Amino acid sequence: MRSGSWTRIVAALLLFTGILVRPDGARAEDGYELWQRYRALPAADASALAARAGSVESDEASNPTIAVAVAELRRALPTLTSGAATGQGGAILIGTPASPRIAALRLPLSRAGEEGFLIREADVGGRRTLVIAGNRPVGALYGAFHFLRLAQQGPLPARIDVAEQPRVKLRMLNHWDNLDRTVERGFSGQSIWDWWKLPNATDPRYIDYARANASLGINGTVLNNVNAKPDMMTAEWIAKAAKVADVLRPYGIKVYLSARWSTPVELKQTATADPLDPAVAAWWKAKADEIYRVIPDFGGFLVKANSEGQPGPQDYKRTHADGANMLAAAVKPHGGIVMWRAFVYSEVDPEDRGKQAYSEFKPLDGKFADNVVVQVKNGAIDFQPREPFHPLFGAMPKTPLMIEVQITKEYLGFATHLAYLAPMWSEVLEADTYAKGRGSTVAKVVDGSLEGHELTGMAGVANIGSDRNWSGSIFDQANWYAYGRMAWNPDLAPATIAREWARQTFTPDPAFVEPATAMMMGSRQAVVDYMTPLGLAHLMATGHHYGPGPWVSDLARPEWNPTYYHRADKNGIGFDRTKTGSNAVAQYAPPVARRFADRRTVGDDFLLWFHHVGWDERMASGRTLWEEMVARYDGGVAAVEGMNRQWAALSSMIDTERAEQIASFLVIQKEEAIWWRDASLAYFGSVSGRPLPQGVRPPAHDLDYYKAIRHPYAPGHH
Ligand code: GCW
Repeated sequence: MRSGSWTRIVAALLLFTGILVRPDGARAEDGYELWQRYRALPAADASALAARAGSVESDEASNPTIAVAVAELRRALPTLTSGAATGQGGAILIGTPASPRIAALRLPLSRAGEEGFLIREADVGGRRTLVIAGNRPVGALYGAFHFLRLAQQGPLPARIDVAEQPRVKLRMLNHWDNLDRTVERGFSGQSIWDWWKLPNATDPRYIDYARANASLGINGTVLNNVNAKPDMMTAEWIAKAAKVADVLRPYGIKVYLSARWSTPVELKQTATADPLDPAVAAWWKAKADEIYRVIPDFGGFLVKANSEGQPGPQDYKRTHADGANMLAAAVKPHGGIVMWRAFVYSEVDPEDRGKQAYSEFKPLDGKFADNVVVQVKNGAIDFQPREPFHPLFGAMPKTPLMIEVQITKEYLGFATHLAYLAPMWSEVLEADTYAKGRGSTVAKVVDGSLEGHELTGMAGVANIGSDRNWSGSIFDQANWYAYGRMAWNPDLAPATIAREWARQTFTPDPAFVEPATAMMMGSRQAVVDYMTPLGLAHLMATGHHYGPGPWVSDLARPEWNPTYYHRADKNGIGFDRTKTGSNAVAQYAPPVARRFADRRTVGDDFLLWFHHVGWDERMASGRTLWEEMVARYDGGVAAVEGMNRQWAALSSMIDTERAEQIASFLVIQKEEAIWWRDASLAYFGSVSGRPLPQGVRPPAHDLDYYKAIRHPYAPGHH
């Protein structure tokens, strides 16, 4: 047994017998409270907070959004300040200019915009008061959560003067939740939407879901899977969605629905789903009217069309724009929008899958209605551990593009692998498209500033489920958190977000927070190295995407096979996307295309994404490609071993319950990292014919052993 386990067992015994009081007050924790634990602050911080924010006042408590903001502050402050030595001195005043006391302050609320807030201290009726104000109630709510974020992290700054507003308008979660409560690519239990009991019964969890999301500024949620069922559009199911919308409304969260293109035909109410057929347009218009009657602030539709077998306008020889615009017209009178996904690749098109979305969508630039936003995945293939930014970013200047990222880790080890995703998202957001010269980052496309678009958005495929800890693991909560924070401000640094999450989720103690942050920051690169190093992609096993399957080559469609992506043979490996290959590089602006096309400038991270490279060619490190690949796989495993050691050293600083779960998941991750490394090296070694370098540990088993592994019951697969 490792010494870390002994330490924890001894600590648990001491805790049980009351000998040791943990810093958190010895309360067992199961992760349900997420980053909203509101535990007692150290006495000095508690006293200081109580002196400035001991009580909460508002002149607008009849407003439901202000009411939940007040309730949240009143829930948090007493426990945060429970260890305070001094009395409850100062007051918080929260609200909007509708409050006479706030209006009288003449705050510079233009800095808060439509959804933002100001937090500052002011003299209210002769009393020093901490004012949290927004132009609208939702801004005040976000201000309350921001204040609690600060208060939970340690001593408040001596002077508080904060003004923030979101950079992105639609800050969305996409649930891939099915009506039978299974979740596509969900690794944290069932759907949190208990459809069967709705609309008559709701679950208190919906409120906690809303609190957690509102604390990040998330303002929209698509309740059902993009692989949608027609039933969602029936009165019975709309009533269920309406009930969820009622619960989420005070928290500033709008409900949206995924629409299946062929719904009216499948419900036998139209003869066709041709978007240019007036009967089809009339059906959707009536359907939108029906939805808005029960969900007056309904957000609109999300559509996956003509992709992976889903129906769409192309079935009628119409374009994506024809389809999107027809639906957009239906919701337009109500202020709704359509999010039309660009994740398309055809079942018959032999073109490089990585090129197809651009080929289909780029010619449609300027053809979409003004309440349509095209939703583009971060990369051109599919949520791989690392992909270059999608070439559509910067290529459709006349069309608002929102970015879609995947919070649930379909391709990064499900819920058990620790992989903090903010560095991956920020790598893409910071990437320069050169669409309008240097500095045309993806973030500027997404926040609309590059082309002056008003309709802007980010979508995150949720990792939320019915598990007590919501996300399947404690560290996966950080991905939900980071997504929300980055949707509010795409420029926030991943390490900053990791620190603030760790302080609230565990403890503000820097002795814990700093090493935990370092561990998180390195974790995604570890996954890249033990799964798909050097720009490789899509090497996962078939269907469920759990574990390695780089040898798979017998699936019906070429682009379903890992061999399609790595193209390894005895001479080399990698997908040539330069002029001599698929020329996907040409979809990028010339400076980017040149950098990716040149072996000397592409860099190791995307080398095999864009180039087919000989096994014996020299890398920047001086190693041959084969040696480098071996070193990367070994490095990935070593990094996970390092995380296990690091966690053993840190875990005694937090509660046993969460510490134990994290430790056990890290053991799973280590075993699976070794599995990935061994299986991949066994396979690529057999293809390349190259021996392992001296001193390198051979795979534990032969290739046939790894090929024979089956996992028919892996979660999240449909
Ligand atoms: O990542 C892939 C998944 C599918 C998913 C699809 C999509 C919802 O394997 O499960 O379907 O992408 O994004 O539409």
